[in-house]
Amino acid sequence: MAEFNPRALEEKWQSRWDDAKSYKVDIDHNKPKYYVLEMLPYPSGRIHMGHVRNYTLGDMVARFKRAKGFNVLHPMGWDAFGLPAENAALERGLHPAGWTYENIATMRDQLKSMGLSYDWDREIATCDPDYYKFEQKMFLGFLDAGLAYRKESWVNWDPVEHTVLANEQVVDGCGWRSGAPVERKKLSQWFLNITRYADDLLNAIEGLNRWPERVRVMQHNWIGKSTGASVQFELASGPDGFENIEVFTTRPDTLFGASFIALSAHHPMITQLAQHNPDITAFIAECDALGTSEAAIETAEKRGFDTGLKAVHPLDPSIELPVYIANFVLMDYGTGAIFGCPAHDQRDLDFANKYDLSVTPVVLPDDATADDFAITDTAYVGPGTLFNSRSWDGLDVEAGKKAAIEALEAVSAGTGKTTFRLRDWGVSRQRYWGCPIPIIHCQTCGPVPVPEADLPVTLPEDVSFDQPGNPLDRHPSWKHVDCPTCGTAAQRETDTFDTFFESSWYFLRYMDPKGETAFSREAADYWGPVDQYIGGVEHAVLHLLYSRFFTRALSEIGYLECDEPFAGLMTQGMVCHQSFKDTDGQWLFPDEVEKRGDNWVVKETGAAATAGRIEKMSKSKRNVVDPESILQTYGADTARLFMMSDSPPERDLEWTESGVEGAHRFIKKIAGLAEKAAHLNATDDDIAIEGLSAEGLKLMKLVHRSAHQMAQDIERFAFNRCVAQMHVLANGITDYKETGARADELRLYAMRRLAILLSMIAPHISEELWQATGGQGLVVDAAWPNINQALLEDDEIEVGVQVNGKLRARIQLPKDCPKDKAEALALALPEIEKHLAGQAPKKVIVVLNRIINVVG
Ligand code: ANZ
Ligand code: ZN
Repeated sequence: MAEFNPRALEEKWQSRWDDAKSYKVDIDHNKPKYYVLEMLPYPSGRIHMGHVRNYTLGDMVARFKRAKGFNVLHPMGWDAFGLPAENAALERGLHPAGWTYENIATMRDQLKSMGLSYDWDREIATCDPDYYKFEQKMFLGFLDAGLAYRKESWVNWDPVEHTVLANEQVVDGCGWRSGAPVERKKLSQWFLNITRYADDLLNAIEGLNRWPERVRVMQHNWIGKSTGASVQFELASGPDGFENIEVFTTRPDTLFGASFIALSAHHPMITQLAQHNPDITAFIAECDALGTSEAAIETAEKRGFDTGLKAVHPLDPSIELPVYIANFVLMDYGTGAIFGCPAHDQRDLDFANKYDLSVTPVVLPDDATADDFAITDTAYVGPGTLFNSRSWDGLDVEAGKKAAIEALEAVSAGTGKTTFRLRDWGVSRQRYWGCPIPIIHCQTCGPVPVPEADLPVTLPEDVSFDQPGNPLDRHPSWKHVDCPTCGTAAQRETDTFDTFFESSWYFLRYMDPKGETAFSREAADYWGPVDQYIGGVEHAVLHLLYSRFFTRALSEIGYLECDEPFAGLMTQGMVCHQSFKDTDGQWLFPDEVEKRGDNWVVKETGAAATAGRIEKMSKSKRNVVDPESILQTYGADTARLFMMSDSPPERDLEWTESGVEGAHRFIKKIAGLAEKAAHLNATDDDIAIEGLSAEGLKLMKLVHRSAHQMAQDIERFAFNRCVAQMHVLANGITDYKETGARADELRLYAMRRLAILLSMIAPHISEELWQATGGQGLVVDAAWPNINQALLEDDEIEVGVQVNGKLRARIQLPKDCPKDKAEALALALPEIEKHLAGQAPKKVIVVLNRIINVVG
């Protein structure tokens, strides 16, 4: 066999596909459409194994749907705005644009070398003004429709970097880069009104039946609908303007168990009290040090400050409750105030125990009695019967909630209420490398939208990163403009959009990437929604929710008519690898070590190395394998085949050298088949079943069954089973030993079909096989093989044989085998004879084609 050079072969086919524009696609109303999309990558520098897996998965779906006759849209582009580009500017003096576009060029070449079936004519980069100009216009449309607004809100402020930090960028109360303690600051920011659709976004989850259940649950929880009541507590003596406090509760049934009121440190009443009370000011500062992250607040020690004020119970004026400020009460949830019921809420109990407040249980578990039920360290949050609650005693929790709301309504002290955890989306970022927000601030007119004729507002190129903060803000001229309304000197908004803005609608731009509008209505109607979306589960909440919001908001302002952007979603697992350390505890790259005997050693020095856990590939642990080196050494087909072979796509996959080598051996085996085929007389004929030998018929059946099986497996993402089936089919072909012209025809026919099936996974070597066996045109254009149903019927069936209800053996029987014959064959099995121990069976029950039960 000639030396197998996958790189040369793959480049050859890639340029053929390019020349033939094999993956170019346009609207075609005569064909059903299918839109396959993988989450667009951030151009960080080079592709990693997660990309390889994600895009191979998508490619397999795209190729399959194309073969099945769909008009397939399968695009690729770049999520190109974001912080890493600014960091590169900061650390290496590169311009964010230069750095980004260079990375795009590198990664595009890498993706092209994988032989993915993208229509590259539709490529987009979100940092391109030709892309982001459309979102500036969308934003103005949102403003008109009241879907965007400006509001003061609390942010995490890094006092050293002069920037707002996302919650994830606050680590232990400090800025992730500066290490400086984070401050809370109030800033005017732009918001998108996602909460307008809270109910719809929640209810529509039900219809997303091709989404993974866990993502649906995460979306559900994120939206977080809570039903309960708002309750007014009158203050015995409050500061001016605060006669009462409104709380939100999901448990109005526990009202008679209330022992305190707690307010957020940012409750307006506390702000007022703080003006004359330095202790309160100090406590507020302590709360602020926690940052704005809910997770941090949740895990922090519960702390409170007694204001000395008393609140009156709405249903019994003789009960007075102390009013605290508490660090766990969030200002932007409910009303920023709660009543605490320690017996039935763990947080409240911890708080009550710490500050020595009363604990009165009001819900009795079904298995307890009022006399012996006590709460000490663990709150009871389960169901039960109300007690210690006057006229509500004896009601269950649900009935108690209803009774409480009625009682509150009767005295005008409360009412039923629903709240959502979902917040409006703050989109302002004090960053350079993002889409400028098209607003001009005028002293007289306030914030004025940039007139449409002046769009796009593009980023200035001459910026410097030598000082902290936002370079747009310090730029000498960029922000100075005249007010579009009154003409006086005004200033541009120097904030840019959150980069989730770009990824919330990119799938729409792909539909019509060169158009003069964001996308044409025709394109959106034809291509939408995305039929199959594939990406990492880390985007289960924000990106997917924002995109679901965008399709609704854009529909509302007339861009399209579609609620749900992604009809089907698949979230792939991670690519993992074993990690290694040297004797000094330093991480080692996998290619720095090898196994000698039972031990791992450092290749170069022979020093001992220790193998650690198999975990997600990450640069910090060095347990990464660079796709580039795999592509160079083994070729794309091997990498792709391995990616699909081991685990179902939604599970994690362990990258192993031996696995890659196994995949490579298979690719070489196909190359061998192609070489053999080249010596045969290739034809492109179908094969008649009539007159085939038993051997021939067996191969023929295998071919048909493989195509049938694989189609089913692709539809349900069992890609690993597809790979297994390819092995079975290839073995079937090499095991077929008949000779002669007709046998060769059958052999070629089987190989051509193998080529079509395998081209879903390993298109390059399949193209080679296809050409060698006389396939017409390119295999990547070939239709999915037609399947002869008659050939799918099994003529042998495996049947279990039980003795007294226990499975003891399996037997191959001809299909519909007569009962007496089946019985005789079963009783003759050695295992069955053994279990009967010479006794004649009392009875034998034969269930046709299913099971044989011997009663002894
Ligand atoms: C009294 C009560 C008694 C509560 C009880 C719970 C159990 P979800 O389900 O997440 O909506 N809460 C309300 N607003 C809050 C805020 N701004 N910050 C922190 N906690 C707040 O939770 C609703 C419950 O969380 C509410 O019901 C309230 O405590 C608290 F046995 O009211 B509950
Ligand atoms: Zn003005």
